[in-house]
Amino acid sequence: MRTPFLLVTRSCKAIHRLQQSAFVSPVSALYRHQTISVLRNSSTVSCEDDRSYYITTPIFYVNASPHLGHLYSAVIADCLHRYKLLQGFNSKFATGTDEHGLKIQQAAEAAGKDPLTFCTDVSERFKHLFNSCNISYTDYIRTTEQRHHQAVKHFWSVLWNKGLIYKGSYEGWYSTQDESFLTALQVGDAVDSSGNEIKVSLESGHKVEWMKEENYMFRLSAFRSQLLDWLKGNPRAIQPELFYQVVLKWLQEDLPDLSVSRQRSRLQWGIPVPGDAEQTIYVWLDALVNYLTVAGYPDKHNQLWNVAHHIVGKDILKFHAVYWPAFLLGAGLPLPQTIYVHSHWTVGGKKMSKSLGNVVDPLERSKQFTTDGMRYFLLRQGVPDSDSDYTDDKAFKLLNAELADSLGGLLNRCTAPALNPAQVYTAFCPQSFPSEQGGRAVGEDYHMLEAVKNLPAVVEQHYESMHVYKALEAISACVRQTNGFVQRHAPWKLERSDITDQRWLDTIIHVSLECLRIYGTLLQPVVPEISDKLLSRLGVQPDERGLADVNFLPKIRGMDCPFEGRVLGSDTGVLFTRLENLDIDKQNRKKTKKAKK
Ligand code: ME8
Repeated sequence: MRTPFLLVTRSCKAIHRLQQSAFVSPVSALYRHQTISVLRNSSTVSCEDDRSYYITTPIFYVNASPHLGHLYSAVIADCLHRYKLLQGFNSKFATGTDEHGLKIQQAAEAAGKDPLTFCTDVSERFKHLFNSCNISYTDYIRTTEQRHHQAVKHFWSVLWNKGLIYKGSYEGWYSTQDESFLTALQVGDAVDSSGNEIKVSLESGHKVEWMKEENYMFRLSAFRSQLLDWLKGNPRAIQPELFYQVVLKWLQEDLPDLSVSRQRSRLQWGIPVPGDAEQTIYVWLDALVNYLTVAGYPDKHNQLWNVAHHIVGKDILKFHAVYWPAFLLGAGLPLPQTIYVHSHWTVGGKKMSKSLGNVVDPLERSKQFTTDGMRYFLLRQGVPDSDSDYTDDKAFKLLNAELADSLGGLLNRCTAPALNPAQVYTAFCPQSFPSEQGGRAVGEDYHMLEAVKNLPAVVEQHYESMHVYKALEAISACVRQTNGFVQRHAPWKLERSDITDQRWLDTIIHVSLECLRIYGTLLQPVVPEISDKLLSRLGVQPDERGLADVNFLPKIRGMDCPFEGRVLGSDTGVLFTRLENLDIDKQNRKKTKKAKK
């Protein structure tokens, strides 16, 4: 049942008032966020006039070139962004690079370059990868930009003025690789490659060092119960559920105050603390504010900031699900709507690392598999809840089976001049395929129609929850069913001189083209080039590709089909060229061996 319009309007106004209100303490910020959530939930989930959406990826460190995992986060975000656009949202999508901190300072030194030149070089490599892979970001943020410096300084001053930052000292473990402070319980013993005993982070395996420093502390401990309340009141705030539970568990443990600056003498490459040139702002506080910078903070930022959704890898969950919400509560800003967390890609069951020589270069692979092939593979095989292992062979087999043979084969059959000499969207004959059985269609055909009719809702539900692999699994199953339908009725065997056979043949093709139209429409967020090629071949115009336009097989319900009788679009070649078995894994292993020598 829909909520009456009046109630929706009132709730929207109330949300808007709350969103605009200035507030003074973390408690009132939390109250505001909870009230907004309650109002949102009571008003058909979102306001009917609120069609804005804002999605972000992590901003990536520029200490090394991009790898497969970075592209994966960007492809997920791009998919959600494109999906929201198809739904008619005004969606903004931000990605970019994280350029400050000790790790970058050291990497620039090692490369013998000044830090900004070094950052610009690597940032351009990320940008080039994303542009090559059709990542349709609307903003690319670099933390070395002036607009970001202003936002961070303002954010710091707000926390300072509220008494949430104080001068103290930190003594404990620090991992430069993770740019993270660790407690004794998070640290373990290990031996480095030269046989020296070292201390490492139990979570990341990266080396940690003891540090003792005067710096500024954030009153993180004051926010523990508010964070718990937020999560308990918003069980969908962190998805999938597995990671929500992880964060709840963290919040049940001790939550010490957080060091939010480093001594300038140690860290020069960063934003100075306002009013204290001897200290540099902690790189994670600096980096997290990027999401606000893009939204326009500290100026007009509400429109985007109220509808923010973050995509993050599981490695940076604590920063996004504990520190960031605490900072935001402190600054009196709304919390993100959703933090979507994904697991990692491994290679040969191991973490990708330079020293193991198993880093997968996404640019090289997208040349081998095509951009859409790479996107499809990552989203079809990547599972948010658990790690996925990468092999070239897996990609090769999956793409040939699902894109070349199954989807491409179906399009070929329906558009081949031998079966469709007039090159039109053929007519549907209700006597051959009545809405209830009795024509030439059989039970399995009706099951297929039912599955395709339900497909848009199934796919949308999986896109919404970032389970893109499930959406693709469902589409792929339907494509197989449609191929089965064509195979079952073997239209190439029909007698065309017989008018009833000809009508049945046209109907088989009409139904298959309708199925293809649904698949092409739903696949747009994942494989934009292939979908465009497919829909163009079917003669579906750009303004007929929205999710509201799907309306599958209206003829079976006695309604007009706007596509029936249209001339098909021109043939621009196969949808996805089968990949030759290049024995890619073997070749790449050889390359790695050579490189090592
Ligand atoms: O942490 N599999 O940057 P980062 C899947 N600058 N995704 C992976 C991955 C893998 N093997 N490896 C990395 C930082 N990622 C900070 C973020 S945000 C305010 C600051 C992806 O370059 C995943 O999204 O180390 C992970 O969270 C992110 O890259 C870490 O990138």
